Amino acid sequence: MSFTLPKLNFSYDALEPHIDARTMEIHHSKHHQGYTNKLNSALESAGLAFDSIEDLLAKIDMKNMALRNNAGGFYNHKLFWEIMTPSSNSEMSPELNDAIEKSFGTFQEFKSQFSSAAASRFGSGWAWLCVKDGELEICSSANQDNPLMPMIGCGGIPILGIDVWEHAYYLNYQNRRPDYINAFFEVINWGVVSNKFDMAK
Ligand code: MN3
Repeated sequence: MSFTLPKLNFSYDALEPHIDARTMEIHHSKHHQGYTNKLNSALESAGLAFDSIEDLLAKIDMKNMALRNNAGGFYNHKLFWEIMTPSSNSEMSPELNDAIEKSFGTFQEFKSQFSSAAASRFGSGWAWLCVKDGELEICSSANQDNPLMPMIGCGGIPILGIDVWEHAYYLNYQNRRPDYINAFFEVINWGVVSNKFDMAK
């Protein structure tokens, strides 16, 4: 099977003023579409087929850079669109709230550690909140790598991720990555993150 670009659950301008419409449109219709197309080409070149992107990532040959970059790009952006929402009444489940307090003490401390992982990732990459052996863990990865890939030093099942490639924020925030990270916290879909936590723990 080949992979197709996932649709957004909201319009390109729905996350304004936190994430601007132009950035969303280019990010989804150009960047994510590009990763999707190149993922399908890389699979075809390698003579490979998978039932799901998760299965592909678990079995990926990390030396196949075309596959690694584009399978990562496909999965990472798919998750990214799912965990954002324009709705201000997205609520975290009591279970996820408890797990965050157990692992980090307070929500503010979690936010601080997650933001720091996102801000300090040098160059392009992602920061993640993962479930590993039932526990929450924050980590970051370079380029389009992600925690489902083997041996990247950042493991577990991702339930929240932030794209810190410049294409994710430069039009609106230029070099102010910390401002973009703060804005991202205004559009997190905690209901979806809570469901992902439920399934992963
Ligand atoms: Mn991106």
